[in-house]
Amino acid sequence: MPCGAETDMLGVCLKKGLTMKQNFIVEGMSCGHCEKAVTQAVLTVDPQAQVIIDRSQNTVSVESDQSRERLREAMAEEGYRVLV
Ligand SMILES: [Cu+2]
Repeated sequence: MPCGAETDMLGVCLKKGLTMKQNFIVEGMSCGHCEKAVTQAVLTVDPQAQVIIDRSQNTVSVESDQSRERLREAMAEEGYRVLV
């Protein structure tokens, strides 16, 4: 965990919420602008989030302490179909 704070025995960050890697399948990302829009949507919910998008696979990987539901809603609000 690159949080710079103390971690517990399992290496989990003890600073604020638990940061987890969450993977989503998002349909409708057809160009670089779409990737940017999805990334921005996630950053609006969590400015600290790390977002990795593979458009050819429709995958969005988000490292965030926000709930899965909250992240999913943010991306869906941009007009993309979040399958999982
Ligand atoms: Cu686009």
